[in-house]
Parts: sequence; structure tokens; C-alpha cells
Amino acid sequence: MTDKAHPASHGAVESLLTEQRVFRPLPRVIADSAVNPSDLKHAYEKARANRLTYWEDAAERLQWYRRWETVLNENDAPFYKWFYGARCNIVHNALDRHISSPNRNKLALIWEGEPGDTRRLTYFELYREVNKCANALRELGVSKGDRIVIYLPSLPETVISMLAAAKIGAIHSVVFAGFSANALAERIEDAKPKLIITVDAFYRNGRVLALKPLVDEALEQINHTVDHTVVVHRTHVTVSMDTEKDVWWHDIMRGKSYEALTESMEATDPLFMLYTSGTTDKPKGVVHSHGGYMVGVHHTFTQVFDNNATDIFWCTADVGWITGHSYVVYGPLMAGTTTFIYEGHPLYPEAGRLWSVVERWGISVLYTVPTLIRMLMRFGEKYTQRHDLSTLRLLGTVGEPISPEAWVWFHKHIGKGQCPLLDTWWQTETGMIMISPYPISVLKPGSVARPLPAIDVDIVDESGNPVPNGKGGYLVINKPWPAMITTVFNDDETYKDMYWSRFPGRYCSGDIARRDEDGYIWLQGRADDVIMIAGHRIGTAEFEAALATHPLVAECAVIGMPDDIRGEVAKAFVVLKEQTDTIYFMDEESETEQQLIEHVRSELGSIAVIGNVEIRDSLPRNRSGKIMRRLLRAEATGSDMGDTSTLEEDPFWATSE
Ligand code: 6R9
Repeated sequence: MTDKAHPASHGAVESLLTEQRVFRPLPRVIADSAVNPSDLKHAYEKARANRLTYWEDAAERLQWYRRWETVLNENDAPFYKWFYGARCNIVHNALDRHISSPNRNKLALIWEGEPGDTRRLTYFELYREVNKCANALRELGVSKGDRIVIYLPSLPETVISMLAAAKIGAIHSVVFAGFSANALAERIEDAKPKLIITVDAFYRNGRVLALKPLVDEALEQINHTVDHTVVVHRTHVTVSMDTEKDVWWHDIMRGKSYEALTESMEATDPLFMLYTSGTTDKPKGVVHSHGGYMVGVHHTFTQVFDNNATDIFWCTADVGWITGHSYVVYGPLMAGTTTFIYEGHPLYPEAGRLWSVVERWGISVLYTVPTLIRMLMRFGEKYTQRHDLSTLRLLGTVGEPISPEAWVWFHKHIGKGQCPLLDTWWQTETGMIMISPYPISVLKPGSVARPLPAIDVDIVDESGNPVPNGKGGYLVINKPWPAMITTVFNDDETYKDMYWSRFPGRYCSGDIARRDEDGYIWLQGRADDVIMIAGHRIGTAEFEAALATHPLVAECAVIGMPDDIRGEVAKAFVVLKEQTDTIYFMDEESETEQQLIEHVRSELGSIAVIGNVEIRDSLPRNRSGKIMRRLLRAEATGSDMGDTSTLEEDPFWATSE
């Protein structure tokens, strides 16, 4: 182990294969942890004896309007119905119940804007804001079952509007504010929302990025119309407002009652949908329910992060991703924790921003992504040493494999060797953490340790037979779990096909993993055509569909390539349409490449990073005419990595100007 920061290696997977280091829990951590080793052993035993009573106990820690008839109804599998017959509302547990508890005047949310402005809301204040917003939404005609699209960066209003929607039984669909107008249009067209909530503009990396105009642009492209666009006033940017349809957030909130009825929902009613990429060219609306999601997220949040009353919990994910939904908003609030939210770029105005936030707010749990760790490692210890990070007690990562080097750096320089570092595996579809160590576990850098109690996982070959330890295979989940996806919005067939057809009766995650002799799991990447850019999923098919809309493109194929910072970026192979009147010169070629990169960025959004475009005369095809991506991948790997100098500094969110 060395003290020096390593550049993240391309060979993360290779180094994972040889990694041997082990970190044992410190006696102090074991003594302080609410879940001690014998509790954990008992939890595994209990779950093994009866998975359903294990989840039933977890459900009993929450409040319900009516108790379930059965914990799990499997009659219509794979449309599993958790807590069947129960009535509840997740917002009752995230807010309402705290108002008559000692949490009432505790901070629910601390928010910091990129310029340094801050807002703090107690549970009581958040409850009032949510109620006002719920009343405003009702007045604008939104009711149970309606969809609302929330196209906002991480602002207090994002949380308020999610909770307000859920409170009245509407289904929220948060669209990450880094997505383009086209990507937004596609999601609006599918979700058919009654209303959209957005912001005039927001701060990112020292710039002011206007968002409202992208909503207008998206709506112009499609047939679906919304009743209203609600606009949060965040900056001085002037945006055009349609006098009939567009309304300001502060206007609709003014004078609204502090009390609002919380809709009583069936446990199986949809709470939200979130679009995610798969193997086809269109993103899918992953639907989650009120009851099962509530139990799974509450249980994993309190257990894995060993939640305690004095925590200030910071999950750096944008609220617009599943990690933000489960562990910025719902998990911490259901547990009565103080959740911290930051609006801006993690390296603005300098690489010490994160550490300065930890110091100033006394963050105790920091849950982040490997891409960010890789970015910060490049600066060595210059910034980490300037700040007092002693309030941290627990660290976590999610979203992509973490190389042992990045793990050890984070553990040593941020956790000072004192904080357990939990690498947690899960997905938009799982809704909750599925495989993760506990703070009291033995940790192996680069491994996600073991499945949580009651999570039944296998690693199997093509025919569904378990592979021996040490061998890679498909990661499947054998038994349903509470926070699972309930369907793909308006597309039950795709839900069945995508997740349940490959290995009938088992959920196919699309990931490749192996297990070691201790039963520890090591993720090796995706099995399908999904590229993980800074932990964000984009399908190669989505890239290809976007490229194909460029007038110069005849055909194309896209593969994922390793990238130092982002983990992966896309590489595009493009055959151009014949240009009869131009002879192709080198500099024209690079101009075209740049144009194509920009084109995809504006089609899909700024996370759709193409590192390199290679113009070819033809693409390799198999006998049935299918483009052989595998061949392109083999050719590209081990060859020149491509010019990464064109990539922007913000791996999560290159600015879309
Ligand atoms: C929560 C989230 C899911 C995909 C998943 C896998 C990758 C997530 C990981 C990890 C290695 C981890 N992934 N956690 N890979 N180690 N700890 O990220 O959801 O955006 O749907 O992505 O992310 O490939 O299949 P989502």
C-alpha cells in the first residue's frame, strides 16, 4: 500500500482480480454500531429461516393506514405485490409522523447553493412547505395517478415537489437537469404528465444554466401538452413565461394552507417513475410503489448506514437519479435524519469544495461515487489536509466498480483509516441497496461484500447454473425484495422481457460478477450494451439512435471504452454518407468528429460523452448483417485510447451551452 495518490487505472477489473487487502472493523466502530456482529448474524439467520417475516418486521417499524393481508402476493409473478392489501403513503412516514415526534424541530434538510447561499428546513418547516405545494398542485388540477415531471437540479424545491406529488398520490418523474431538451421531450412523451416543474436557471461550475427554455423547446417537439409549467425563481435570468400556462412557484405557493390531506394509497400504487437506459434505443420508465419501496429503502438506510440521531447525511448524488431518490430524499427523511444537499459542481470554485462542506456542516456520513473519488485523487492531499474531516464516521460509494486504489485513497485520506467504507451495489430497478458490507464487516477494497439479509443472489452461467467461486457470471436475484421495480411504465411486456425472460423466475441484473471463497462479490461490469459514464447508464443503442439523426451519418456503432476519470466513455465508429462534391481532408475529418460529438450531446444531454469518433468506410458485420460490436471492442481495446483532451472537466454534467 502506498501513500501516493494513484491515477485511477484503466485496468480496474484486472486489479480487482488480484486484490488481496483486507480491512477489519475497528473495536470502536463495533462498540458504537447499533447493529453489532451478533445482531447481524441473527438477522441473516432470521432471514434465512423466513424471508417474509424478516420483511414483515421491517414493515412494522413504519406506520400504515391499514395492515397488509399478505406480505407478498405472488399470484401474478413477476408482477409481485408487496404488502398486498395495505394502505399507506410514504410521505406519512417521511414527514407527517415526525411532526408529532421529537424530530419536529430537528433539521430535515440543509441545502447549499453553488454560490454559497444556504437554506435550512426543520421537519416542521419542510412539512409546511410540502403541504403548501400539495395544495397548490391540487389547485392546478393534479390528482391521484397523474404524472408530474420534475426537471430540476438538486434544490430544496426538488425535494418539496417530489414529496408534495407523493402526498397527493401523483406519480413523480424527476428528469435529471443535465439532460437535453430532446431527452426531456422523449420522457414527457412517454410519461404524459399533467404538469412540469422546472427552474429559470441554476448554478453549475460558475455558470448560470437556463433550464426553463429547454422545457419550452421540449414541448414544441411533441404532441403532448401539459396544463402548466411551474417555474422556480432561482436566478436573475429572464425567461419567457406563457401568460396562460406558465406560473411561478412563489405565486402558486402564496397563501396556501399549511395543512394538506395525505392521500391514502394502496401499498402497490405507483409512487414514482424514473427513466433508465437499457439495451434498446429508448429509456424505460422504472416504476416504484409506495409500500414496498418505503419498507426496502427505510430498512436499508437505517441498517447499512447504521443511522443515528445526530447524523448529518450527505449523499452527493443528484436528486434526479435513483440514488438521490432513495438516499438523499426518502431514506434519510423516513429515518428522521438531517439530509444535506448541494446544488453545484463538486470542484467549484476549487477541488476542496467537498471537504469544505464536510467541515462547515459537520457531515458524518458521506455517500458518493467512484468517479468523484477518481477526480479528487488527482489533486493529492493538498485539499484534504486543509480541512477538518473529523466529523466523518462512515463512507460509502455506489454506481460503478471502485478500483482498490481509489478505495484505499478514500479510506485513508478522507476516512483517516477510521471510517468504514461501504461499497454498495444496487440499481434503479432494485430501488434499494442489495449487496453491501455493514460498518462492522470485514472490508475488501473493490468488493461489495455479501448480499444483505433476505437478499438471495446467484452468479450463473448462460444456462442459469451457478458458476464456481472465482469465475465470472451473470448476477441474478432469485427472490423478490420489497423495493423492487413493479413494472416499466405502460409496458408490462418490456418489464417481463428485460428482467425475467433470460433466467425464468429470476431477476437478471445485466451485471457480471464473481464470488470469492469468502462469499464476497466483485462486480466486473455490464453484460449488456450499456455504457456506464461516471456511474450513469446510457445504452449504446441510445447513442447510435442519436448519431443516426445527424445528416452526415450513414451508419454507426458505439461501444464503451475505459476512461481514467469517468470509468467509461463512448467510442463511435461512423460511416459517413457519400459526399459527392467534397474530398475528405484530415482537418475536415476532425471537424466532423467534433460536430458529431456535439450533436449527440445536444440530442441526449451532457452526460452522453463520446471520447472519440472514428470515421470508417464500413463497419464489420456478421453473416446476418448485424454490426459486430464485439469485434470493434476487441480492436479498440489495447489500441490507442482516443483523444480525451476534448472532454470537459465536469464528468457528471459537462455544461450544455
Ligand atoms: C444505484 C445505481 C446500476 C448499475 C448496476 C451496475 C452499476 C452500481 C455498483 C455498480 C459496481 C457498485 N453499479 N453500484 N457497479 N459496484 N457498487 O447506480 O443505479 O444508475 O440504475 O445503475 O450501476 O452496473 O447495474 P443505476
